[in-house]
Amino acid sequence: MDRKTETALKEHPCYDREAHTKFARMHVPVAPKCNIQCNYCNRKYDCSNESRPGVTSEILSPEEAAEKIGIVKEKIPYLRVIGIAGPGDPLANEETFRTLELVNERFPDLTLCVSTNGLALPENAQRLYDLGVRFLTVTMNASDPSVGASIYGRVQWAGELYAGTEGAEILLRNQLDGIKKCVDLGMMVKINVVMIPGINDDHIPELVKKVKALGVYIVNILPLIPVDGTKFSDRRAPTPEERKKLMDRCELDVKMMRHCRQCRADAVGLLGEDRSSEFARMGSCRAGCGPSGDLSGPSLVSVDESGPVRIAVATSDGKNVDSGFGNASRFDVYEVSNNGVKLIRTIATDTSKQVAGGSHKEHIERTADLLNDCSVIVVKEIGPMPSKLLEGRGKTIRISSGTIGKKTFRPD
Ligand code: CLF
Ligand code: SF4
Repeated sequence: MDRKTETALKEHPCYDREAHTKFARMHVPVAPKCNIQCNYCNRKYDCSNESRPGVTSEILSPEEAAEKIGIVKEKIPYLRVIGIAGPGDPLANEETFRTLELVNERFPDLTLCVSTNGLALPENAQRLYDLGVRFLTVTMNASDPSVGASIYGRVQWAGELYAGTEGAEILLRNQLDGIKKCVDLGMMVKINVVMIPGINDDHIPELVKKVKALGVYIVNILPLIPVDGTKFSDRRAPTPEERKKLMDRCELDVKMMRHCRQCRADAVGLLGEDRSSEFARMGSCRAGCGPSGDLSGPSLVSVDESGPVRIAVATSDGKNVDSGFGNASRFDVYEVSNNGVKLIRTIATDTSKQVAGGSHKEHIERTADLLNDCSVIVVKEIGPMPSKLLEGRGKTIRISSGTIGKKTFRPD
């Protein structure tokens, strides 16, 4: 590892746990297209490779991305890493390379980081290296094509579409080949694995051993977030205990990342402090998505001149208010304005710290940080400590349950 990469490693919030409270990363959403279909991904949402499935507020051109980096850098002097993580697959979009070129030219002091599904990695490894990329993530959910066949719907390779084991085989071959090339070039490679109970959970230790042998630096096991409109919408997420047990087991073989925030494709700031809305051109959400039920149309809440209201809803499935504040694995954030209700992002909480005592308080504080741009929090239940904390931050807490619909967003 050269001296520059060594310093960058110490200041990379995802690769170094200590760094994540001191240094910020910024994702530039320049890559909307994808070359595969994961069964947990809905195209209306960000790529789950590297970002939890919430919509990105905007797609930027490479020039716009460079301009935005300049603005963010002024305001966040502890910004160190520029990541390209979707909302599709970065290597399926030529804009990724142009963006890397521009960032390299204009901000040579910033570290470049790319996250990919790995399909197009073999032919792009050298190109990424030459453009200055030293940190690369590959999302790899299977090291056996028969497992991969249950996870990937289709793979688009060399102008053809492949499905089932055949598609999974091509993807796996390219992932392994690409990882090896990147490691040999001297890049710090991270593997993200989405843990899908009943599909790949038993298989993950074997996968970890395989990538360790290739020389990867760190592995990050993310929980599946079941998303509406996908093949896996009815599957369950792993429990925090199941995930912790798996991470403990895999840690015997390789360094584990345990502080991932499954951030969005346009995330900005420290990992625990998403400031994307501060820098987004709001109102250009391309997804136009929302929960089931009729939520479009005129005003559902009183919205004053200060503009739209953001409401966070504790939900495990995106359809019902069914979680307490402290144990929610997910919050859906809606923007409510006179034009209607729009789902703008989904936040996965770090449920690995939901235990009693100090860690629980820490978990509550971190969850509250994630919702800092929301003025109303809708939950099924909430304890006195989180209530006090949220009220102290000026939030309105609304207790509700059942289907997410008009009543969820109406003022009391
Ligand atoms: Fe972004 Fe990913 Fe680079 Fe980090 S995120 S491209 S390695 S700069 Fe980090 Fe976010 Fe987890 Fe990714 S917390 S989702 S691991
Ligand atoms: Fe979705 Fe990312 Fe998978 Fe592509 S690689 S299908 S964008 S999760």
